[in-house]
Amino acid sequence: MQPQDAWGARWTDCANPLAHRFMQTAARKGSLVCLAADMRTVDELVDLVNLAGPHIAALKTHADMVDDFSRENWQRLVESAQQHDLLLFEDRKFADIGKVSQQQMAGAHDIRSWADIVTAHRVSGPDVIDGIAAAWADVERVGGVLLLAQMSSRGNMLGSEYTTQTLATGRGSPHVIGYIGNGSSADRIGALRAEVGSGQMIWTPGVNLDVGAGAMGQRYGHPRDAVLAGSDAIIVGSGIHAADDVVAAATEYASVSFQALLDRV
Ligand code: S5P
Repeated sequence: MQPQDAWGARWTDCANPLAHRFMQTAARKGSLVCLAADMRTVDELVDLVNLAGPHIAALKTHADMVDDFSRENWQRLVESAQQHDLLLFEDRKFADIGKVSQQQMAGAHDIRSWADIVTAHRVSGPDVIDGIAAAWADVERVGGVLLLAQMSSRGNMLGSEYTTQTLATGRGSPHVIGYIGNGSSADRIGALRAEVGSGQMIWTPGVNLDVGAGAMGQRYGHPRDAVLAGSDAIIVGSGIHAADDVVAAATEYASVSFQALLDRV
C-alpha cells in the first residue's frame, strides 16, 4: 500500500524524514508494531528479529540489559535490523544535562553510531535534546528523539502540566520526531493527540491484546483503541517476545494495528 493512502494527513503533515521512513515501512509491511525486544543476549535478540522481522516496522532495544553486549556482537543485531528495514530505537531514556547526554550517546554502547531513534525525558531541561543531536552530528549521522510526554506505568509523575511543557519543547524541533504516550489509556492518547496536532508522531507502550494490569505496575490497553485514539506506533514487548508462537503473535499485532490505522484514516 502507498504510505499516503495508509496514513492520510499524517503523511504530509509529519515532514521529518525518519517519521516518513517509519510510515513507509509500516505501510509496506502492514504493521504499526515497534517490537520492544527486551532480551538479555544478542543471540536471543537476533533470533527474535529473524522471526518477527517481516511483521514489524521498528525495533526497540535496551542495550544496557544485554549481558553479552560488545560492539562486534551488536553489529549482528544492527545487520539483521537493516535486512528487515527496521529503524533501530534505543530506549535509553536520557535525562541528564546536555553535555553528559552527548557523552552517554558515545561511551560503551556507542548508541550514536547505530541508533536511529532514542527516548529522552524532558525533566532536566530542553538541552538534553541538543546534547543527543550533537552526539549524532559527531559521527555524521542524523537521528530522532521521542520525548516521554506520558508513561504507561502506574503512579508515574508525568501529569498534564508536565506533558504540556514537554510538547512546548518538542514542537518545531528538527530533532524531535514525536512523543511517547500512555498506550494503556485511549483517553490519555486522545488528549495527547489533540495537543500534539498531526505534525509529530505518538508511539505508545503499554499495549497488549490481553488488556489490564501487567507485571510490576505496567498497565495495558488494547492496540486497536490506542491507534484509533491517535497512536502511530504500538510498542509491544512481552505480547510478542513472550508468546508461545512469536510469528503468530507478531502477525496478529500487525494486522490489528494496521487495520485500526486504515479505519482511523
Ligand atoms: O511509559 C513507558 C515507556 C516505555 S518506552 N512504558 C513502557 O513500558 N515503555 C517500554 O515499553 C518499556 O521499557 C518496555 O521495553 C516496553 C513495554 O514492554 P511490555 O513487555 O510491557 O509490552
